[in-house]
Amino acid sequence: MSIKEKIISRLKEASGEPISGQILADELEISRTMVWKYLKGLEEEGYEIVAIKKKGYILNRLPDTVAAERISLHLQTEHLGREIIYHPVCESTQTIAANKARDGALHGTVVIAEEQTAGRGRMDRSWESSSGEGIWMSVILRPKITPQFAAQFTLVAAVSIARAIEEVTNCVPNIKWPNDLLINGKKVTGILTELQADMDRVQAIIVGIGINVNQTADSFKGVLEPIATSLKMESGTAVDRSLLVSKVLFHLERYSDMYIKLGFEPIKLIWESYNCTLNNRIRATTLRETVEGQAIGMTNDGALQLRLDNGEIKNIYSADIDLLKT
Ligand code: BTX
Repeated sequence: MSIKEKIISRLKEASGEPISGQILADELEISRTMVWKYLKGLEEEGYEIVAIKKKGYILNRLPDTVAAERISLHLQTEHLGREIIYHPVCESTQTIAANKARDGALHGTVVIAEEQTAGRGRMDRSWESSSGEGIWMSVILRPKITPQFAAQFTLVAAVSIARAIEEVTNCVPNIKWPNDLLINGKKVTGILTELQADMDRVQAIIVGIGINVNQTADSFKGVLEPIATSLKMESGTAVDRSLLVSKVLFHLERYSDMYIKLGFEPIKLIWESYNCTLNNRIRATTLRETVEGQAIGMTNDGALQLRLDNGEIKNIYSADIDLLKT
């Protein structure tokens, strides 16, 4: 923990009881002038700190950011998020994370931004990432697996995010295979999983996560209006983004470990409990073709099983899915 993180954590733990500058200075082994400088810095970042005469300092309000020190306050992981690279604005956390991974960034490194100016989805589609309203982050994972086991990480991430959202809000999202989380039929989360690998070994999996958190309907004017929603719009309450980030990382660590140790079976069971794809008629658009049929199951390697109208069973490994009304 940095000195800044320690000061925030100490003031937060005091739950409204004033802590004197001298106590902070003694505990952190720095001068009182340094304590004062840190407190001024925190105020400039949006922390509301009140000085009570002859008693000390109280932390009144935390700023609404996803800066490293805010996430660390809640973090319960061993590896994920122990290294956080924070940008107030960047083009795409995914691109930064991919470069960091190539440069040797550690397993669990997180790149996160308040705003992305060129957020991207699959196949170079764009991802709307407005400032201070969502979670736009990329997590570098370095599992010891061969490349054929990497694609399932999209499903592992989907399950982890669904659990975290359920824990922090009163909403239960549905997972639309493979990479969308929906609430009331509208998209609240997108996942972009990218791979760096040799023929026989995964070097890194970059899990890009976009969650619409505190947007209002005004944020989704235009083409996104009929398809996108946010947690605040669905639950009626603003959500602490840093808390949600820490929960996502917690579950992502837990379910990734589970997948590596026990295989896909237990993840598949949890996935099925959130799914809104199976038992529906769907249209799947792959790179090569568009097919329609009934989604009847998921294979043990995460492929979607489709029964076509001629009775043929087809396994789909990657596609855009439209849920069709029957
Ligand atoms: P996708 O290709 O499945 O979805 C992209 C489509 O989703 C767009 O074409 C648009 O229709 C719709 N869309 C765009 N923005 C939003 C939004 N904010 N909410 C709901 N729908 C939207 C999904 O790809 C993967 C998205 C990953 C985003 C993360 S954010 C952190 C990381 N950095 C980065 O550049 N991408 C990832």
